[in-house]
Amino acid sequence: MAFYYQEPSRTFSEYLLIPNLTRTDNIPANVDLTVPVVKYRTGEQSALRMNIPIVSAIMQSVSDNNLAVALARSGGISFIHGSQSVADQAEMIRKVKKYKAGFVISDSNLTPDHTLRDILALKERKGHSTVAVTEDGTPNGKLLGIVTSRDYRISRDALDKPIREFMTPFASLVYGREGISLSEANDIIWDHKLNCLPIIDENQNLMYFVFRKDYDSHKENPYELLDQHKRYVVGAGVNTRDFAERIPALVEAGADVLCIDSSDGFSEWQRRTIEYVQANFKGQIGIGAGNVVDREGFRYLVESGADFVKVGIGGGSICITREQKGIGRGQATALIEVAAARDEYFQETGIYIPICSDGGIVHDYHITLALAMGADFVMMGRYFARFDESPTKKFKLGNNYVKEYWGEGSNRARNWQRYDLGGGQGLSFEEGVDSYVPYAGGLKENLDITLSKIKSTMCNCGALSIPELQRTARITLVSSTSLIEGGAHDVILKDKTVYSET
Ligand code: RVP
Repeated sequence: MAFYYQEPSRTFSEYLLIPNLTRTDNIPANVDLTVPVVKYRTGEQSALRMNIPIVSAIMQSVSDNNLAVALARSGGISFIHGSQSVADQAEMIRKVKKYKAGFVISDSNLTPDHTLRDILALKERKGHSTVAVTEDGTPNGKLLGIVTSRDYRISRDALDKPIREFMTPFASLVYGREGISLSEANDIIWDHKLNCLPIIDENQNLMYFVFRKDYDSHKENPYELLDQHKRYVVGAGVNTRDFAERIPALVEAGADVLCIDSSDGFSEWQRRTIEYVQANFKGQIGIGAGNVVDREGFRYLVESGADFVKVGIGGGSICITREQKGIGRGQATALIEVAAARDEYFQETGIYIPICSDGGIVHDYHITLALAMGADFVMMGRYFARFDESPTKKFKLGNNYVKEYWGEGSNRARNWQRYDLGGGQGLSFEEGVDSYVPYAGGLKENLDITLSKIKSTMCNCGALSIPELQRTARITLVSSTSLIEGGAHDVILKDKTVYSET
């Protein structure tokens, strides 16, 4: 006879936190949001920690090198998606590791033979007013000059005027040499009243630009997550098929942590992949595994050697696994059970396994609830897809801007490895959808608001750190009628009202 769970499985929206005593030292500035990413023994520190409890989803429409830099700057980790060739994924990792805060690889480049028309078209496309003029028009070609909007007058200059006739030539440029520090570059920028400083190597090849505004923004990121060589920390998604080829390339490129990306992680395929990493890269790089939704799945992955475990099946905003296959579990219930299994394992062995709640975060308070329920960090896709830094296109839909967001199990992503159960190489049916999400602006401004809500709730709960929140949180189920009470109710909302004054 089948086993029946007596309780229904539940989602985050069915729970609320009850405040504990707020002490006078419970102020947001005192809240510590750091968390462990990989397992550790009692008395030791995790080999990898984050400054905020948030990672971005292993998805084509979410985690590329651009988002990874933005998130590491704010204290979290992106897992660069693996539904691309090994070489392309390794190249994205390399770009993050090579990225130097404040040193930007030039995005707008032309040759001296291009024309003013080309400058204007490029400016329209990229939105930048500084164009590097290099011998071959590439970002790292020999630097011959720079064009900014001060170098031409659209009303006077002919559109076919060649760039060589109006650029500021190399001989008149102020530049820095490779190896210069950010504060030295900034001093030059201020001394010469520049907006940007090109940095060149010994052969006059352009390496980077340092922009005045970037230096300021660098100072505004107290949480930035750096490795011991002061490079941004980045993760990578891997699959249970080509791991022996992919993982060495990712490690070589500088990835700091790996995570197996699968919709159902309770499988022998995962054990093989974890064992491969433990046999070949132990002590060099950690690997997370998942996704699971119960104690058995958790124990299996941990006993296979997983460094952290990811929880959740079917809760993702773009995910239709539950509808298509009838498998999954309410995210809150799954997390509560796995967190209990983690605590039990810790009691038994003295080894703490961080857990990640993946998918289904709709409101910021869901993050705090997930942490209170025992998650060390959350993984989000939809949340990040809305930002400028995500890799997808921005559109105007009606009167609103939206960005594209599609699931890894959709026809568009065709990430068959994520759903593969050892059959043919292909998706026989979809487990995800292709969608739009409302465009929300830049990552930092949104994340700062989210983090301040988390800290504020933690203060209400009398907790100054995530372990303290997990130890002391009191959580209640809410009835469906009290859900209505939780939103604005029994009032006429002003911004929804169309009225005429008479
Ligand atoms: P969300 O943050 O709710 O958008 O969920 C993101 C998560 O959804 C991912 O981290 C992944 O676990 C899951 N996902 C990604 N693609 C699909 C799918 O196509 N079904 N699901």
